Amino acid sequence: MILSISEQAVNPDKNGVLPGYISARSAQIDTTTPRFAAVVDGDCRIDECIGGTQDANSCASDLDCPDGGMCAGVGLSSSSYADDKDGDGFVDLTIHFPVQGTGISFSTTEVCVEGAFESGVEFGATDNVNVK
Ligand SMILES: [Ca+2]
Repeated sequence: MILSISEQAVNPDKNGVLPGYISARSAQIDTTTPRFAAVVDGDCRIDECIGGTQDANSCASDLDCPDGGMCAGVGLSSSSYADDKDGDGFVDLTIHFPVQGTGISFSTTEVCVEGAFESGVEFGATDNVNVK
């Protein structure tokens, strides 16, 4: 599983979409499943609160996060699409996902994805992100 995020600089204070791609060499990706979040202290923070007074609670929405925390984790934007970028017979995803909602901050250096293959087997991957 390869996650490759664009090296273009991203500003977490502005609405924006981060492009990249996901490639799998031995299984078809279930294209409805990938979700993205910031990596904080080495942990992929999908469905966890970031900021506020209590980091790392599990959450379903920002309302579950105390004192201004946010519930990190976003799905693909509708501009994402599946294709076999490397021609190996397995679907790759050209991805776009909204920066806001991931929990990316000016101290973030890494982003993670979690999702599943069509077999139901789950995958995860990380890549560096250029925050400025
Ligand atoms: Ca492929």
